[in-house]
Amino acid sequence: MNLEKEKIRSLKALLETAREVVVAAHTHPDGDALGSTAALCLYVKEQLGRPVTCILPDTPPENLDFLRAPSVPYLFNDKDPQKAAATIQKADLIVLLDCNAFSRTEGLQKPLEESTAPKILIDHHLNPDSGSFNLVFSTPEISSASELLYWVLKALDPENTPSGAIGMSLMAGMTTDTNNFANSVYPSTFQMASELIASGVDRDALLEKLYQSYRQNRVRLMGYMQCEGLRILEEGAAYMILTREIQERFGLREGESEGLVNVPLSIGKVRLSVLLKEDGDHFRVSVRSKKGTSAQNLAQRCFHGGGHENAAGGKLFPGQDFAPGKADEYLCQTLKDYLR
Ligand SMILES: [Mn+2]
Repeated sequence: MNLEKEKIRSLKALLETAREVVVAAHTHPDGDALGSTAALCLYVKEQLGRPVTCILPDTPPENLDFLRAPSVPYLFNDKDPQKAAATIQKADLIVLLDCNAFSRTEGLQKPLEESTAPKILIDHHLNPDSGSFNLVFSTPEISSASELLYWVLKALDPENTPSGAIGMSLMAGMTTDTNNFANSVYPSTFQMASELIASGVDRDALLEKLYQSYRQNRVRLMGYMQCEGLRILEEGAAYMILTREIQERFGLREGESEGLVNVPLSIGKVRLSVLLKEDGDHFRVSVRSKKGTSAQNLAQRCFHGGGHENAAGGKLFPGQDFAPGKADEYLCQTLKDYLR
Protein backbone atom coordinates (compact mmCIF):
# COMPACT_ATOMS: atom_id res chain seq x y z
CA MET A 1 0.00 0.00 0.00
CA ASN A 2 1.53 3.24 -1.16
CA LEU A 3 0.56 6.00 1.28
CA GLU A 4 2.23 9.34 0.74
CA LYS A 5 4.90 9.94 3.39
CA GLU A 6 3.95 13.61 3.68
CA LYS A 7 0.34 12.74 4.55
CA ILE A 8 1.43 10.16 7.13
CA ARG A 9 3.71 12.77 8.73
CA SER A 10 0.82 15.27 8.90
CA LEU A 11 -1.47 12.63 10.41
CA LYS A 12 1.12 11.72 13.00
CA ALA A 13 1.61 15.36 14.01
CA LEU A 14 -2.15 15.94 14.29
CA LEU A 15 -2.77 12.80 16.35
CA GLU A 16 0.17 13.33 18.67
CA THR A 17 -0.74 16.90 19.58
CA ALA A 18 -4.53 16.55 19.82
CA ARG A 19 -6.08 17.18 23.23
CA GLU A 20 -9.56 15.84 22.45
CA VAL A 21 -10.09 13.54 19.48
CA VAL A 22 -13.51 12.62 18.08
CA VAL A 23 -13.80 9.58 15.82
CA ALA A 24 -17.02 9.19 13.81
CA ALA A 25 -18.53 6.98 11.10
CA HIS A 26 -21.68 6.56 9.01
CA THR A 27 -25.28 6.09 10.04
CA HIS A 28 -26.47 2.53 10.87
CA PRO A 29 -22.90 1.44 11.65
CA ASP A 30 -21.88 -1.91 10.16
CA GLY A 31 -18.91 -4.13 11.02
CA ASP A 32 -16.49 -1.95 9.07
CA ALA A 33 -17.69 1.29 10.66
CA LEU A 34 -17.56 -0.24 14.15
CA GLY A 35 -14.30 -2.13 13.59
CA SER A 36 -12.40 0.80 12.09
CA THR A 37 -13.61 3.33 14.67
CA ALA A 38 -12.81 0.94 17.55
CA ALA A 39 -9.32 0.28 16.17
CA LEU A 40 -8.50 3.96 15.71
CA CYS A 41 -9.91 4.90 19.13
CA LEU A 42 -7.84 2.18 20.80
CA TYR A 43 -4.74 3.30 18.93
CA VAL A 44 -5.22 6.96 19.90
CA LYS A 45 -6.02 6.13 23.52
CA GLU A 46 -3.66 3.26 24.27
CA GLN A 47 -0.71 3.79 21.95
CA LEU A 48 -0.67 7.59 21.85
CA GLY A 49 -2.27 8.29 25.24
CA ARG A 50 -4.60 10.96 23.84
CA PRO A 51 -8.22 11.37 25.03
CA VAL A 52 -10.69 10.13 22.42
CA THR A 53 -14.47 9.69 22.08
CA CYS A 54 -16.22 7.57 19.49
CA ILE A 55 -19.41 9.25 18.26
CA LEU A 56 -21.81 7.32 16.04
CA PRO A 57 -25.13 8.43 14.53
CA ASP A 58 -26.95 5.32 15.79
CA THR A 59 -26.62 2.70 18.51
CA PRO A 60 -24.91 -0.39 17.00
CA PRO A 61 -26.96 -3.55 16.42
CA GLU A 62 -26.82 -6.05 19.28
CA ASN A 63 -24.92 -8.69 17.27
CA LEU A 64 -22.07 -6.25 16.58
CA ASP A 65 -21.93 -4.78 20.06
CA PHE A 66 -18.81 -6.83 20.83
CA LEU A 67 -16.93 -4.54 18.42
CA ARG A 68 -17.22 -1.58 20.77
CA ALA A 69 -13.80 -0.79 22.23
CA PRO A 70 -14.29 -1.47 25.98
CA SER A 71 -11.98 1.27 27.33
CA VAL A 72 -13.26 4.04 25.04
CA PRO A 73 -16.24 6.35 25.73
CA TYR A 74 -19.00 6.09 23.09
CA LEU A 75 -21.82 8.50 22.30
CA PHE A 76 -24.77 7.65 20.08
CA ASN A 77 -26.62 10.51 18.46
CA ASP A 78 -29.96 8.67 18.54
CA LYS A 79 -29.67 8.43 22.35
CA ASP A 80 -27.84 11.59 23.38
CA PRO A 81 -27.70 14.24 20.63
CA GLN A 82 -26.89 17.15 23.00
CA LYS A 83 -23.88 15.41 24.49
CA ALA A 84 -22.70 14.30 21.06
CA ALA A 85 -22.88 17.85 19.68
CA ALA A 86 -21.19 19.32 22.78
CA THR A 87 -18.34 16.77 22.59
CA ILE A 88 -17.82 17.51 18.89
CA GLN A 89 -17.74 21.22 19.66
CA LYS A 90 -14.95 20.71 22.24
CA ALA A 91 -12.86 18.40 20.01
CA ASP A 92 -9.65 19.71 18.50
CA LEU A 93 -9.34 16.87 15.98
CA ILE A 94 -12.03 14.98 14.05
CA VAL A 95 -11.54 11.74 12.14
CA LEU A 96 -14.29 10.37 9.91
CA LEU A 97 -14.10 6.70 8.92
CA ASP A 98 -15.92 4.47 6.43
CA CYS A 99 -17.94 7.20 4.71
CA ASN A 100 -17.14 9.74 2.03
CA ALA A 101 -18.90 12.83 3.42
CA PHE A 102 -20.29 14.31 6.64
CA SER A 103 -23.79 14.02 5.12
CA ARG A 104 -23.53 10.22 5.67
CA THR A 105 -23.55 10.86 9.44
CA GLU A 106 -27.07 12.38 9.22
CA GLY A 107 -27.80 14.01 12.60
CA LEU A 108 -24.08 14.55 13.27
CA GLN A 109 -23.52 16.39 10.00
CA LYS A 110 -24.24 19.88 11.35
CA PRO A 111 -22.03 19.76 14.47
CA LEU A 112 -19.23 18.04 12.53
CA GLU A 113 -19.29 20.61 9.72
CA GLU A 114 -19.51 23.53 12.14
CA SER A 115 -16.45 22.39 14.09
CA THR A 116 -13.33 24.44 13.45
CA ALA A 117 -11.02 21.53 14.38
CA PRO A 118 -8.84 19.92 11.69
CA LYS A 119 -10.74 17.11 9.94
CA ILE A 120 -9.36 13.85 8.62
CA LEU A 121 -11.06 11.38 6.29
CA ILE A 122 -10.06 7.70 6.08
CA ASP A 123 -12.38 5.94 3.64
CA HIS A 124 -12.83 3.56 0.72
CA HIS A 125 -16.02 4.83 -0.95
CA LEU A 126 -16.10 6.52 -4.37
CA ASN A 127 -16.32 10.32 -4.70
CA PRO A 128 -14.97 11.56 -1.34
CA ASP A 129 -16.03 15.07 -0.36
CA SER A 130 -12.35 16.04 -0.10
CA GLY A 131 -13.05 19.78 0.16
CA SER A 132 -14.53 19.32 3.64
CA PHE A 133 -11.34 17.78 5.07
CA ASN A 134 -7.82 18.93 5.86
CA LEU A 135 -6.32 15.50 5.27
CA VAL A 136 -7.79 12.76 3.07
CA PHE A 137 -6.90 9.08 2.86
CA SER A 138 -9.26 7.75 0.19
CA THR A 139 -8.69 4.44 -1.61
CA PRO A 140 -11.63 2.85 -3.44
CA GLU A 141 -9.46 -0.09 -4.57
CA ILE A 142 -9.33 -1.71 -1.17
CA SER A 143 -11.59 -4.07 0.79
CA SER A 144 -12.69 -1.77 3.59
CA ALA A 145 -12.00 1.27 5.73
CA SER A 146 -10.57 -1.18 8.26
CA GLU A 147 -8.00 -2.39 5.73
CA LEU A 148 -7.07 1.18 4.77
CA LEU A 149 -6.69 2.03 8.46
CA TYR A 150 -4.51 -1.07 8.89
CA TRP A 151 -2.08 0.24 6.25
CA VAL A 152 -2.23 3.74 7.72
CA LEU A 153 -1.36 2.36 11.19
CA LYS A 154 1.48 0.30 9.66
CA ALA A 155 2.80 3.44 7.95
CA LEU A 156 2.60 5.38 11.23
CA ASP A 157 4.49 2.67 13.08
CA PRO A 158 6.28 0.32 10.62
CA GLU A 159 7.90 -1.71 13.43
CA ASN A 160 4.57 -2.93 14.79
CA THR A 161 1.74 -4.95 13.28
CA PRO A 162 -1.59 -4.09 14.92
CA SER A 163 -2.50 -6.87 17.37
CA GLY A 164 -4.81 -7.54 20.33
CA ALA A 165 -8.11 -5.68 20.29
CA ILE A 166 -6.90 -3.32 17.54
CA GLY A 167 -5.99 -6.25 15.29
CA MET A 168 -9.27 -8.04 16.03
CA SER A 169 -11.31 -4.90 15.24
CA LEU A 170 -9.56 -4.39 11.90
CA MET A 171 -9.95 -8.05 10.98
CA ALA A 172 -13.67 -7.84 11.85
CA GLY A 173 -14.24 -4.75 9.69
CA MET A 174 -12.44 -6.26 6.70
CA THR A 175 -14.20 -9.62 7.12
CA THR A 176 -17.71 -8.14 7.22
CA ASP A 177 -17.13 -5.68 4.34
CA THR A 178 -15.79 -8.46 2.08
CA ASN A 179 -18.59 -10.77 3.21
CA ASN A 180 -15.90 -13.10 4.55
CA PHE A 181 -13.54 -12.80 1.55
CA ALA A 182 -16.30 -13.09 -1.08
CA ASN A 183 -15.94 -9.62 -2.66
CA SER A 184 -13.67 -6.55 -2.90
CA VAL A 185 -10.66 -8.69 -2.02
CA TYR A 186 -7.23 -7.52 -3.18
CA PRO A 187 -3.72 -8.91 -2.71
CA SER A 188 -3.28 -6.34 0.06
CA THR A 189 -6.38 -7.77 1.79
CA PHE A 190 -4.89 -11.26 2.07
CA GLN A 191 -1.60 -9.73 3.16
CA MET A 192 -3.33 -7.83 5.94
CA ALA A 193 -5.25 -10.94 7.05
CA SER A 194 -2.10 -13.02 6.99
CA GLU A 195 -0.15 -10.49 9.06
CA LEU A 196 -3.00 -10.14 11.56
CA ILE A 197 -3.27 -13.90 12.06
CA ALA A 198 0.49 -14.05 12.53
CA SER A 199 0.19 -11.28 15.14
CA GLY A 200 -2.24 -13.44 17.12
CA VAL A 201 -5.73 -12.45 16.00
CA ASP A 202 -8.05 -15.42 16.64
CA ARG A 203 -10.01 -15.61 13.37
CA ASP A 204 -12.03 -18.66 14.43
CA ALA A 205 -13.32 -16.91 17.55
CA LEU A 206 -14.12 -13.84 15.46
CA LEU A 207 -16.04 -15.82 12.84
CA GLU A 208 -18.11 -17.46 15.54
CA LYS A 209 -19.05 -14.05 16.96
CA LEU A 210 -19.83 -12.61 13.52
CA TYR A 211 -21.65 -15.48 11.85
CA GLN A 212 -22.63 -18.07 14.44
CA SER A 213 -24.12 -16.06 17.26
CA TYR A 214 -27.53 -15.01 15.91
CA ARG A 215 -30.94 -15.73 17.38
CA GLN A 216 -33.14 -18.22 15.56
CA ASN A 217 -35.48 -15.37 14.49
CA ARG A 218 -32.95 -14.39 11.84
CA VAL A 219 -32.75 -17.85 10.28
CA ARG A 220 -36.55 -18.20 10.24
CA LEU A 221 -36.97 -14.77 8.65
CA MET A 222 -34.34 -15.55 5.99
CA GLY A 223 -36.22 -18.76 5.14
CA TYR A 224 -39.56 -16.96 4.97
CA MET A 225 -38.26 -14.17 2.73
CA GLN A 226 -36.60 -16.60 0.32
CA CYS A 227 -39.80 -18.64 0.09
CA GLU A 228 -42.52 -16.01 0.16
CA GLY A 229 -40.86 -12.63 -0.34
CA LEU A 230 -38.52 -13.13 -3.29
CA ARG A 231 -39.42 -11.71 -6.70
CA ILE A 232 -37.26 -12.60 -9.69
CA LEU A 233 -37.41 -10.61 -12.92
CA GLU A 234 -36.63 -11.93 -16.39
CA GLU A 235 -34.19 -9.05 -16.85
CA GLY A 236 -31.85 -10.57 -14.25
CA ALA A 237 -32.85 -8.77 -11.07
CA ALA A 238 -34.29 -10.05 -7.81
CA TYR A 239 -35.88 -8.08 -5.00
CA MET A 240 -37.43 -8.47 -1.58
CA ILE A 241 -39.45 -6.04 0.52
CA LEU A 242 -39.10 -6.43 4.25
CA THR A 243 -42.17 -4.57 5.50
CA ARG A 244 -42.72 -3.46 9.08
CA GLU A 245 -45.42 -6.11 9.37
CA ILE A 246 -42.97 -8.93 8.49
CA GLN A 247 -40.31 -7.47 10.81
CA GLU A 248 -42.83 -7.47 13.66
CA ARG A 249 -44.07 -10.97 12.87
CA PHE A 250 -40.51 -12.32 13.26
CA GLY A 251 -39.60 -10.01 16.16
CA LEU A 252 -36.71 -8.78 14.03
CA ARG A 253 -34.02 -6.67 15.65
CA GLU A 254 -31.56 -4.27 14.04
CA GLY A 255 -28.81 -6.17 12.19
CA GLU A 256 -30.72 -9.44 11.92
CA SER A 257 -31.49 -9.13 8.20
CA GLU A 258 -27.80 -8.51 7.44
CA GLY A 259 -26.68 -10.63 4.49
CA LEU A 260 -30.20 -11.40 3.22
CA VAL A 261 -29.66 -9.20 0.15
CA ASN A 262 -26.72 -11.38 -0.97
CA VAL A 263 -28.73 -14.61 -1.12
CA PRO A 264 -30.51 -14.07 -4.49
CA LEU A 265 -27.13 -13.60 -6.23
CA SER A 266 -26.57 -17.33 -5.78
CA ILE A 267 -29.13 -17.81 -8.60
CA GLY A 268 -27.31 -17.99 -11.95
CA LYS A 269 -29.64 -15.66 -13.83
CA VAL A 270 -29.71 -12.98 -11.15
CA ARG A 271 -27.15 -10.20 -11.64
CA LEU A 272 -28.68 -7.63 -9.31
CA SER A 273 -30.36 -8.00 -5.93
CA VAL A 274 -32.26 -5.31 -4.05
CA LEU A 275 -33.66 -5.41 -0.52
CA LEU A 276 -36.07 -2.80 0.79
CA LYS A 277 -36.44 -2.60 4.55
CA GLU A 278 -39.16 -0.42 6.02
CA ASP A 279 -37.77 1.93 8.67
CA GLY A 280 -40.08 4.58 10.12
CA ASP A 281 -41.33 6.84 7.32
CA HIS A 282 -39.05 5.42 4.62
CA PHE A 283 -37.41 2.30 3.21
CA ARG A 284 -33.70 1.53 3.57
CA VAL A 285 -32.40 0.10 0.31
CA SER A 286 -29.53 -2.39 -0.06
CA VAL A 287 -28.19 -3.26 -3.51
CA ARG A 288 -25.77 -6.04 -4.48
CA SER A 289 -24.59 -7.00 -7.96
CA LYS A 290 -22.32 -9.34 -9.81
CA LYS A 291 -19.31 -8.05 -11.77
CA GLY A 292 -20.39 -6.17 -14.89
CA THR A 293 -23.58 -4.77 -13.33
CA SER A 294 -23.30 -1.64 -11.21
CA ALA A 295 -25.02 -1.55 -7.83
CA GLN A 296 -23.47 1.86 -7.17
CA ASN A 297 -24.96 3.40 -10.31
CA LEU A 298 -28.47 2.14 -9.51
CA ALA A 299 -28.26 3.34 -5.90
CA GLN A 300 -27.10 6.76 -7.02
CA ARG A 301 -29.61 7.16 -9.85
CA CYS A 302 -32.73 5.68 -8.28
CA PHE A 303 -32.31 5.41 -4.50
CA HIS A 304 -30.70 8.71 -3.35
CA GLY A 305 -27.59 6.75 -2.34
CA GLY A 306 -24.30 5.31 -3.47
CA GLY A 307 -21.50 3.08 -2.23
CA HIS A 308 -19.30 0.61 -4.06
CA GLU A 309 -19.50 -0.88 -7.55
CA ASN A 310 -21.08 -4.16 -6.38
CA ALA A 311 -22.46 -3.18 -2.96
CA ALA A 312 -24.41 0.01 -2.43
CA GLY A 313 -27.35 1.45 -0.55
CA GLY A 314 -29.84 4.27 -0.37
CA LYS A 315 -33.35 5.24 0.67
CA LEU A 316 -36.86 5.49 -0.76
CA PHE A 317 -39.61 7.75 0.52
CA PRO A 318 -43.24 6.73 0.00
CA GLY A 319 -45.34 9.66 -1.14
CA GLN A 320 -42.28 11.24 -2.70
CA ASP A 321 -40.62 8.49 -4.78
CA PHE A 322 -43.80 6.48 -5.33
CA ALA A 323 -47.45 6.44 -4.26
CA PRO A 324 -47.88 5.04 -0.72
CA GLY A 325 -48.43 1.27 -0.83
CA LYS A 326 -46.87 0.97 -4.30
CA ALA A 327 -43.29 0.07 -3.34
CA ASP A 328 -43.50 -3.29 -5.15
CA GLU A 329 -44.73 -1.85 -8.45
CA TYR A 330 -42.26 1.00 -8.33
CA LEU A 331 -39.28 -1.21 -7.58
CA CYS A 332 -40.25 -3.74 -10.24
CA GLN A 333 -40.45 -1.04 -12.93
CA THR A 334 -37.27 0.73 -11.76
CA LEU A 335 -35.26 -2.50 -12.00
CA LYS A 336 -36.69 -3.39 -15.41
CA ASP A 337 -35.82 0.07 -16.74
CA TYR A 338 -32.34 -0.04 -15.23
CA LEU A 339 -31.43 -3.39 -16.80
CA ARG A 340 -33.01 -2.67 -20.16
MN1 LIG B 1 -16.82 -0.01 4.59
